Order: sequence, then C-alpha cells, then structure tokens
Amino acid sequence: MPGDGEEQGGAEDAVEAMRTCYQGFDPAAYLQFNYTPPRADFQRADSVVPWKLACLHRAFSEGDVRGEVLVDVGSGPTLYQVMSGCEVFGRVVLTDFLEANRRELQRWLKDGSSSLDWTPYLEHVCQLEGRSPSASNEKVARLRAVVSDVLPIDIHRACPLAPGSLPPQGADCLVSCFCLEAASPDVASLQQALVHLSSMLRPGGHLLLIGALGESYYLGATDLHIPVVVLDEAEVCSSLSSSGYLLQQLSIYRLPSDMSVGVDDVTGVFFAKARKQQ
Ligand code: U87
Repeated sequence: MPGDGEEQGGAEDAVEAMRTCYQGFDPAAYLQFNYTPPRADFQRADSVVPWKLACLHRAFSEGDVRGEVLVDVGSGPTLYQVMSGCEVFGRVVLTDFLEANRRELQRWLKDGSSSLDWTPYLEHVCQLEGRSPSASNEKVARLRAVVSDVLPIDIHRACPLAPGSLPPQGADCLVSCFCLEAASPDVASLQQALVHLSSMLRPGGHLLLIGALGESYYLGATDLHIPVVVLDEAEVCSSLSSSGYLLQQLSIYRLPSDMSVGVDDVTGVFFAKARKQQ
C-alpha cells in the first residue's frame, strides 16, 4: 500500500533528523551539565546521580542478574552505569552512536584522562559495596580489565551492533541509561528500538533501563536543544511488555526543584528491571 510506504519513509526521516541533531553534541559540556553538583552531589540522599547508582548497585547485588557479557547501550561519555556491573560480569561492552563519546571513553580507559574526574563516583560505588572508598583504585583496574570494547551502535537499526560483536546467543544483560527516549523521535520508534535491543539479548537475560520522565528536550551542548520523547510511567510499562520483556521492578524518582538547572525539563527518572521472555 502506498500509505504504508509513506509512513515508513516519514518515520525513517524522523530517525535521520535525530541522528543529524546529535552531530552537534559536546561531551565535555554534557558532563558538566549533568554529572556535577547538584545532580551529582554525594552528600545528598535526594540527588539524582546517587539515586541512579543505588538502583544499579541493588540490581547487580540481587543475584539473578548474572552471566558473562554485559552491554551498556548508548553509553555516551559516561562510565557510572557499569561501575557496579563490572564486578559481576567477565566482559563489559560499552557502546555509543557518536565517535566523540567513544573517544572520551577510550581516553579514560587508556590513561584515566577525561573531561570529568570519575573518582567520587568510583568511591561512592565502593562504599555501596561495603568497601573502603580507597578501594576505588581496584575498581579502576577492574573496569580496565573487563571493558573489552567501545563499539559504535545505532538503536534504530534491526541489528544495532556490527555482526559478530557479541556471542551468537546474545549478551546476558543489557543496561541502558537515558538513551532510548533521547535518541528516538516518538514512542513508536522507541518501542521498535526495544525490539532491536532484544535481538542483542539472550532469552531470559536482563534489561536494566534508566530513563527520563516528562522530558521534552535537553541540552546536548550549550546551544543545542535535543528533542526527547515525553514518557510517563504507564508508557514505560506498556512499551516494555509490547516489546517482549517481563517487567520485574519499577522505581521512580521525582526531581527536587533545585535539580532543575536549565539543562532540560525532566520531571522524574525511572529505573526498570525487566527480563527478555524465554
Ligand atoms: C548517560 N548513557 O549519561 N543509537 O547516562 C544509539 C544513540 C543514538 C542512536 C543518540 C542522553 C542524555 C540524557 C549516557 C548518555 C545518555 N544520552 C546516544 C540526559 C537528558 C535527563 C538526564 C540526562 C543525563 C547519544 C543525566 C541525568 C538526567 C548519547 C546518548 C544519550 N536529560 N545511541 N541512534 N542517538 N545516541 O550519543 O550519548 O544516546 Cl541525571 Cl536527569
């Protein structure tokens, strides 16, 4: 039907417009906006970054999220999302659409140089694990030992990674933070991206998903407004189940007003733990 073709063509144009938008992304500005106080204030229990780290720590300590291969989807220039998981998995794969972000990650893995000092994050996660903050050196060594690759990815392709990047059965766990809603033009393409990600995951494997609620844009550079799919809790749940995942846990964080610092209009954050249906 001609209508179908046009619809698909329109959807592909919208996805392409998002890809183009990301060409102006500035990793250093992005880290400054989102990964310094008040959003990353380790003295405050209600700061958003400690909340995310606590969700990930809990999920990776419960015992049922395990296996050999962990893939982080849409890593951006950040490492916090694998600081707990690197203790549980023998191989960690970082991925991002942009070369600038992959380079930022490679730099840190090579010699610790980075636009952001990750030490307070590493120390905080060591404390969550009941270790002394000074064990952060061991965590650095662990991360360098288990991160095997930093790969290009596009969640809008049926096979988001280059063929052969993962074992044939797929990864044992996927983690993805703030990527799907920030890289998709609408809810339909976000759901399609969840289906694409499912092809990277073994049946019964876990998806740990963190994302923004009520957000319509964020700054990817000082003057770059990136549009975001506005999501509510119900849409998160229905998108996961319609894409073949079983939701096991959902936690919600509401943003205190002083965390609205002019870099986005997010109102909350969700954390979902789900499994790919067997
Ligand atoms: C992070 N995971 O900071 N395929 O957690 C694959 C793509 C594609 C594509 C673009 C979003 C920023 C969220 C990292 C990076 C996440 N990036 C890549 C931001 C928005 C709420 C909020 C944010 C951050 C692209 C922290 C906090 C809050 C980026 C990544 C999106 N506002 N990946 N087709 N297109 N990407 O290169 O690296 O997605 Cl606390 Cl509240």
